Amino acid sequence: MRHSVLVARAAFPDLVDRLRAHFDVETNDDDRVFTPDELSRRLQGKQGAITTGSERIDAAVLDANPQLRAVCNMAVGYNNFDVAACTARGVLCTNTPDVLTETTADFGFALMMAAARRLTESEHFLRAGRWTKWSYDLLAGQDVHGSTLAILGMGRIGKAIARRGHHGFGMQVIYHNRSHLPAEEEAAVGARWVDKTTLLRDADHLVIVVPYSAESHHLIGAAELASMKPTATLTNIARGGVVDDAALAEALAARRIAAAGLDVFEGEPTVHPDLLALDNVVLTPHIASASIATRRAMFGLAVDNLLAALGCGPNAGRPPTPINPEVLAAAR
Ligand code: 8YV
Repeated sequence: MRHSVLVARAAFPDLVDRLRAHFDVETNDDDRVFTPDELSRRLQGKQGAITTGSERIDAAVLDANPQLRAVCNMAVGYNNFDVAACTARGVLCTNTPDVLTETTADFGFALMMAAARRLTESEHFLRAGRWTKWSYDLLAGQDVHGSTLAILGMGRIGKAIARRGHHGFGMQVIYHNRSHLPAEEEAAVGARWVDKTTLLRDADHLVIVVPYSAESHHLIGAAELASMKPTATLTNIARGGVVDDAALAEALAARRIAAAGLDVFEGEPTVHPDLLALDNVVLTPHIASASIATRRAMFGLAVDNLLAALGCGPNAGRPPTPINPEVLAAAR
């Protein structure tokens, strides 16, 4: 039987054609973000889907679509999936790790540097015609080289950021994570595990890369921000909700920390209005993985996963990056 699949958001047409060779494919060329009801309707009769972080796959969607076999996220994060609900119904979930690690780490580093060195604030100042003379402290910020890089979460992207800081910028790297890295991995990126209190206290530049979950909700709030140095910066490339954005806006306004760089927001694409009003925060629209090559690699991996999950292509039955592989084992 020829399967039907949904590509929930607009994507690279030549890579979508790889799906068309095997499946009936419904696309969303207008690139609208579906409401949950519309997503459920679009999934009717589909065995598989490629989703992004904007499409929530939960029990309601699954129960309305008992024919669904696989949901393949074009993202490494998968907090838009209720994985337990999928597993209970035998629906395979996949994500796109590895292919975006270096690109995302590049961007995290850029955002940290932009916040520390007041990059966007400086550009706004210049464009507004306010640059009339040199001054000794004109837009002076915080140094990055030689400072303490504090990483919250130490997965693939955390390690790639640590490597940049240690080898490229001579930074002392400390990290906090549920698990410790093996000693040789710590040595390779010059990183030392510390508890969360020490991490916040000693950070010159805090970079947040923990996945979002109920446990990581508001991991950084008013109390945590108050424990940081007034010269510190905070960069969030993980997920909105890990940081309490209202508390962060307050801390930035009161200069309890020096600056922040944010690529992700609570309730995005809406951004907390208090953040929008501040000079000392660099704001970007969730683009840390957005190089053309990496976005192609992410979509290509999602395609590989979907083909394999539905029994097609060279990896038939063996999707490269499953989140709940127990579904595959149970199907064998
Ligand atoms: C995605 C991301 O672009 O991979 C992730 O987890 O946050 C981004 O790279 C975004 O989630 C859209 O799927």
